[in-house]
Amino acid sequence: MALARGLFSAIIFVFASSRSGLNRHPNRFRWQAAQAPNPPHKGEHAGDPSPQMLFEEGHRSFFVRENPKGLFYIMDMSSPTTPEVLNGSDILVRCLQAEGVKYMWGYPGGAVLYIYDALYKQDTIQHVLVRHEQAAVHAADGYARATGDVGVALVTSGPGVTNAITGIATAYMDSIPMVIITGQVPTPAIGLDAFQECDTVGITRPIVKHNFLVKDVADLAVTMKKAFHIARTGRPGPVVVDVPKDVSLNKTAFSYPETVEMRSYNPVRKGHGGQIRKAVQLILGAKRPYIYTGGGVILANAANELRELVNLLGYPTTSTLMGLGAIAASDKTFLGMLGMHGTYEANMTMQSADVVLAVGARFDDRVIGNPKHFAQVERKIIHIDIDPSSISKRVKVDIPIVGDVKDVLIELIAQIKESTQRADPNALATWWNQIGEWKKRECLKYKTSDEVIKPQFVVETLARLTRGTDCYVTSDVGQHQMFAAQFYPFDEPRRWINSGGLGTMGVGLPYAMGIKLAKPDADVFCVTGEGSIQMCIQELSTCLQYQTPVKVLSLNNRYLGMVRQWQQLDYGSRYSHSYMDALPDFVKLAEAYGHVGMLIERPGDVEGALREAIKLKDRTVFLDIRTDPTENVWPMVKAGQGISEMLLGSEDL
Ligand SMILES: Cc1cc2nc3c(=O)[nH]c(=O)nc-3n(C[C@H](O)[C@H](O)[C@H](O)COP(=O)(O)OP(=O)(O)OC[C@H]3O[C@@H](n4cnc5c(N)ncnc54)[C@H](O)[C@@H]3O)c2cc1C
Ligand SMILES: Cc1ncc(C[n+]2csc(CCOP(=O)(O)OP(=O)(O)O)c2C)c(N)n1
Ligand SMILES: [Mg+2]
Repeated sequence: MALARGLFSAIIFVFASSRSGLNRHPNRFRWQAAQAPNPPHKGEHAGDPSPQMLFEEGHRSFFVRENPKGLFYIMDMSSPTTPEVLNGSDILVRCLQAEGVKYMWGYPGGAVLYIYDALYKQDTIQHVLVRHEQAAVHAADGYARATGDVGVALVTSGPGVTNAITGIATAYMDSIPMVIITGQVPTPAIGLDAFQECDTVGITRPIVKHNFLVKDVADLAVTMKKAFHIARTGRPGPVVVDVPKDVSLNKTAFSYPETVEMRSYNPVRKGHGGQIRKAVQLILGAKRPYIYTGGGVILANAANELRELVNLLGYPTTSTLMGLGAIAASDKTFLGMLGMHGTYEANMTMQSADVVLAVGARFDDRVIGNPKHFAQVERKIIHIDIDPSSISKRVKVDIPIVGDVKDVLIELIAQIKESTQRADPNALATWWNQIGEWKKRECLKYKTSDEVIKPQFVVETLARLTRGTDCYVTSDVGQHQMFAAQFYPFDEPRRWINSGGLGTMGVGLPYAMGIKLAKPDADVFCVTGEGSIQMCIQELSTCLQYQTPVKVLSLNNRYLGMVRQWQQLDYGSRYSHSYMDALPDFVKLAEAYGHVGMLIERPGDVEGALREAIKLKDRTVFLDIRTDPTENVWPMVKAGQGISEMLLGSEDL
């Protein structure tokens, strides 16, 4: 007791000097370094399981804790608003509430039971119990892609984490803001091969923007603040917060910081004025300009700024798979998606342009094809990207502009408006004429049929029936994904939700389910294949429990179609293990899960079935659509080829 009082006097001394400042500070309840003459005993409050003590004197109370280096910290908890003493799980929930989290997806287990207990006691955050942790992360990721908010998932230690890995890597590759809370074995058990222990921080390190292992409950709130800040700022990405079970139980005074500062993390938003000036000169001096846009425009919520720039310049535009919708597909400047399955005109324009303005697009290998072929043409490249590591990674960039797309475009537009320089109208007219010639190839034309359902026809019909409505389209990975990207004209950002970077089969249904929760009035369609859908089909159960009715359009070609296409083109038509035999009866399966199943085998039935499915607003409908098993995705740039070396159809084989 005497020791404790001695410590208290020391604390008061340190504290008194900063007290008035603290009182005015919005983050009044903060840990302050303090000096203690003697290590304290556990005081009167030794019942508290955390290595911290609460000292009270009169109306004043202080929390004291010691870090492993023997340094002491104090927190004043005195009136007027004494912070609550909460356990780690309640703190976690408070942090999520403070971040405005409305939904989270997860799956319980021993290491997170205190957290689940805390969730039970509140009703502002809706937790969705998925059927597999991979789907929890995908659903939260889909939610993030559609809303722009941070997606949140919660999984237990060990197998919970390893099941979540595919979801985390998927989000990482497409720069999606997420916070994934993972349970961990109690801190004393870490490293002892404890039950359901895995090195979460080690396993996830290469697939996260950042990760944390919280060893002390006193660090939990600030860690959560950092996690959300890191996930949503700069180049967004998933952040893992690993919470050992004892940390979720231990108590501390809760205060959520309003701001957070990290010396080593300060993403640049504003582009360099001088670089933007140089870019303006190049853009306005171009004879064959091209605006190449990507996922960064969507992530930056900069579609309006991009559209303003395009209106101002009237230059041809294209988009990557990840940027579709930022420029309206119906915009007259839009040449379609570019890349491996891009349009003829989009790729030819890329290869022939003299100035390329890359906006939030990272020159992926699926976009530029063989880099040597790409480099054969002299062109100047301006690249706007928030992540300096994206710049000159695959192609040499002439004018890098590091910054947020929105901020940079605002400045770029302003400088273009101020400039006395004008684009050369004659050169532009010649350029548009050339592009018009390329368009005449009508590269997306396909052979229609009255006998067999063409996958392109299904997507076109969906597009026709949903034109102008509030709807979202997710996809899985394969031919159906490319057909959806090519044949569904996305006119708005965040309406096309798919996995581009990792190309993860199985995302489509959880994505749809995540979006439907956030957008209950919208229609959500999942365009999938019979291979992909089986990778997360168990989520049909989640859709029923949480009443998130989605429409699954399974383009069932009985093949792992994209694999079959490559085997046809590059492996002498040896279809090694790409044929799907013994498929389930998807109609019965859908019904078994409590949904509506439809089998569609003839082209004439496609529209009627889709109309009926859309009418069943409150039901999940699974449409098993038997499509042409031999159909291929054209155009195609084969691996190792240049982007202008496209195959436009089977006649080119
Ligand atoms: C089967 C299959 C086929 C595919 N075929 C094609 C194809 O034909 N064509 C195609 O385009 N893709 C295709 N892809 C997708 C491809 O793999 C890549 O995912 C995609 O090309 C990358 O798109 P992106 O360049 O827009 O980059 P993203 O992955 O969307 O990256 C965004 C970029 O913007 C930056 N950024 C993020 N936020 C901001 C901000 N606020 N301000 C500034 N910059 C920001 C990031 O740093 C990053 O460099 C295919 C995928 C699959 C699975
Ligand atoms: C998890 C995962 N495993 C393997 C692959 C490789 N892969 C890409 S497309 C594809 C076939 C997809 O088949 P299906 O879902 O039926 O779509 P289809 O191509 O027939 O339209 C495969 C196996 C992948 N992208 N993801
Ligand atoms: Mg298939």
